[in-house]
Amino acid sequence: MSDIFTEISVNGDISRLIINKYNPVIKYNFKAKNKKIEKGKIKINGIELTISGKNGTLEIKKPLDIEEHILGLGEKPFELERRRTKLTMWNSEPSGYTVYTDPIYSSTPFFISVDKNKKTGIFVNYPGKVTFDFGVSDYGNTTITVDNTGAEIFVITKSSIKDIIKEFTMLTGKPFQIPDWALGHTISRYSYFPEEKVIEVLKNYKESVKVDCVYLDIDYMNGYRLFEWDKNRFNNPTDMIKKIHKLGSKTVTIIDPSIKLDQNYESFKDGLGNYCETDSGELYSEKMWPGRSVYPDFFNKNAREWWGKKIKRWVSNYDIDGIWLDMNEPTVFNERRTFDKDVIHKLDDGRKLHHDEVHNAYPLMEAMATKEALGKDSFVLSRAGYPGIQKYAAMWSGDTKSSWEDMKIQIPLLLSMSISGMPYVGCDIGGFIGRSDPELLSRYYQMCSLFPIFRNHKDKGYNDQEIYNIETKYAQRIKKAIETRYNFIKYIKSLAAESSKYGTPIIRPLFYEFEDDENTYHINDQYMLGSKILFAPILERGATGRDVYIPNGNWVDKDTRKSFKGPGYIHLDSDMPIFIRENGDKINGYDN
Ligand code: NBV
Repeated sequence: MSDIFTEISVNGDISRLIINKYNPVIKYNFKAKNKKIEKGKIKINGIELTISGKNGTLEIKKPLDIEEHILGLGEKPFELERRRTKLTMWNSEPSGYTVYTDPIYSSTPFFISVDKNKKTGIFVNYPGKVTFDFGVSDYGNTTITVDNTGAEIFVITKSSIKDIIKEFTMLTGKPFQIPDWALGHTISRYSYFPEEKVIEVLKNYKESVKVDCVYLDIDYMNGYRLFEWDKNRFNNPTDMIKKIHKLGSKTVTIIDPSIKLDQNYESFKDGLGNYCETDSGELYSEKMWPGRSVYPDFFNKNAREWWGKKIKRWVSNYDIDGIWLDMNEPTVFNERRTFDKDVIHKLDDGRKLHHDEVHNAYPLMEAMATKEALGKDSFVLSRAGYPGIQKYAAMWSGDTKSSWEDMKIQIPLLLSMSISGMPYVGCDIGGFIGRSDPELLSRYYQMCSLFPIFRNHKDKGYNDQEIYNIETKYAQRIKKAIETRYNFIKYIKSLAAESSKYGTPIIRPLFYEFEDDENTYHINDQYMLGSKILFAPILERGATGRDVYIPNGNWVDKDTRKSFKGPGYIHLDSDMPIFIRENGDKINGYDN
């Protein structure tokens, strides 16, 4: 135990622990003050941490109370409460996931502990593998295992959950300013092509609902070569995008990190020198969509600059409005599903680190290279991430399954991302993998209608999910859900603006607003939009109403104008139970 050195510095309500002289790969906004060195057990503002090391790993223990709430940790298909879970931080592509699959795409090694009015945020800044065991193998303790001999840990102590989240986002970076159109109803399919079909789909949609953007999936590419169109399918992309713009929508194209290893491919050739290498100095290549491919080393400034130029040229040549980053965990088609252990990253400060020491931050560096090249008003959507990703990209939750159970878990999954610094989140409406019957699809649309990212997306080989392909009864429900979205769009935009200033979540778990109400920690099937809207979507087949937990205060049913007083449960027969907090300030753009 005595071999562990911890350098502690305190700045206001944040304390930083540097264990064993670890030099962070990702550096955050923290000004170190009052440094002191400690060994073994550490006490910070009443928080006790016992740090030990064995076999090249670190173990950090923190007492776990039987009623302590553990919240946060980003994208996990679990309930909001993390107590009695063991969660791994290791960006992974699970080839589709279901309830309790862990890990999945992005990693956020940050949690909030709520214990007898004491609120603490703990952020373990190590972008390799970290596991959090909240009282599973050791009932009375939270045990954090870091796959390294050193790490940086931030401890945030504040009097409210809200303030901890705010502080965490200020530390890791303010969310970018998301363009308005990215918050509208958006459509996608793996894959819409050729170009005439893209226009036809859009036109058909627009006969009944608004569509702010169409996403183009990998089949637009020429043999999966980045920055090249498949000329048979997209003979005149400039004209197609002009038409899309004329129809009042935007275009986002998908980009993977894999560059086809092909001597006749211009982008491969001009990027040489910027790709990941192995520790014996060879070019690292592995299979992905284009076949054998190489991968930019986004940890390196020159590589980021090269990538930035490519992205910028791609977007400006065709007037593309946004970039969708996929497979960036990073995922490759080998046994490990990611880069080999001998892959080296050349950091800007001259260090060379093995992939496993930086793995989780690869998408962060890719998103940074992409967003910084595109500038202020641009839009990037990313599948994987690490704290700080909010400065560059919105997130969607990847390859969900089309089932009721998998739909429901998206609420706590996205809420947990929201309270972990990522405000712009959404999931594939309808579920990505599998067939969605019209009832499920329509309920999916409703559930997602107040999520920041609102995008219909579907895998190949399953049913069409476009509104014009759905029977009237359910199409009408979908239309209404989309209209409801647009009724609240000004409020959503104002919340996004607030978010980019203070890191506040747009959608919120009930405990965010009512942290003293113990019941709110158990509500996984409702969410709030800002502080004023409470939504309890219908999530069961055949249901025509549901039980709703009404938190403290007076709440007005949006449709019937009936008022309810909380806290307590009510049963409501309603197709889309939305409540407006009474006596609150006026909701921006919504007539209440
Ligand atoms: O690019 C194809 C898909 C995409 O549609 C999906 O949204 C991503 O999460 N992509 C995964 C590649 C894998 C498809 C099985």
